[in-house]
Amino acid sequence: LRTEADLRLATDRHQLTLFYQPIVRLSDQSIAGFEALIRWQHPERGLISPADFVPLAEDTGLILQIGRWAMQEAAEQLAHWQRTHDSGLFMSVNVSGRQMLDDDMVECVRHVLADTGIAPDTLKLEITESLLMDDPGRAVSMMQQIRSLGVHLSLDDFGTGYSSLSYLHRYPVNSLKIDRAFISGAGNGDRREEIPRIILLLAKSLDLDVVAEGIENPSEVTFLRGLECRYGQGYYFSRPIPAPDAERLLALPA
Ligand code: G
Ligand code: G
Ligand code: MN
Ligand code: NA
Repeated sequence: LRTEADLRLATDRHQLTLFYQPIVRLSDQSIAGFEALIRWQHPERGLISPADFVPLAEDTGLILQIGRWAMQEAAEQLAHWQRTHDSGLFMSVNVSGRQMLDDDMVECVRHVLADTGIAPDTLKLEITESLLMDDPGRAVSMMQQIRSLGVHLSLDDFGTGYSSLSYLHRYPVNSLKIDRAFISGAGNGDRREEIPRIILLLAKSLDLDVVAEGIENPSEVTFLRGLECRYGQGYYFSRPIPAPDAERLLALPA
């Protein structure tokens, strides 16, 4: 199982699905948007995590087809929730390096925007620092083309990649997601808190928005609010959940 043929069948048989994890405003814990996270709903094996098939999808090139589907599906869902719940809601979609550097990427984003009618700045593409390593020139060019459509770019897992902080000002990104490794345990008063503190200072001086990932307890929330971190995401607020469950969260009174 989990060969290229399996994955092809999975896409043909519509076994791939998106879960949604809320991204909240830390000021009042209201839902500002969602991150779409792909899952393989296997008929016998149940839910398969992207960690177990995205690498294969990348190696085989199937990620291009899967990634296009995920972006379209997430944008359609967003358009629906903007109409029914909150017109300012945003959607973050993970984009792999291979997909970001593909010739058809910009056209694909343009098509998704035209097809769904969502405001471009309510779509955020999450990219990782490793993408920027392979072919930095092309990566920056692709990022600029996507930004020129009005779509936002977010640097995922920030702080864990190889790219040095000194290059950050050259990347046309709108926001940073602080990796959960730096959030875990923050608020206990030990030295590791200095990392999110410095990332938030840096983001402020570069005028970038920040999402803290992997928030699991209230002391992390208090700590991050104290640093004026705008957004948070993590099991403390909600796990990634199927669309109907996300819709129930959206319908709860503020
Ligand atoms: O949801 P989970 O934490 O198991 O996700 C594991 C990894 O899979 C994360 O690194 C996430 O960025 C990645 N991932 C989730 N959905 C997608 C997707 O649609 N496309 C790509 N390229 N990666 C995804
Ligand atoms: O690489 P990326 O940041 O896109 O991966 C997101 C992954 O983190 C998803 O697989 C998601 O399930 C997971 N995740 C989200 N919130 C938490 C959390 O609070 N704790 C932990 N351990 N994982 C989380
Ligand atoms: Mn992500
Ligand atoms: Na992330």
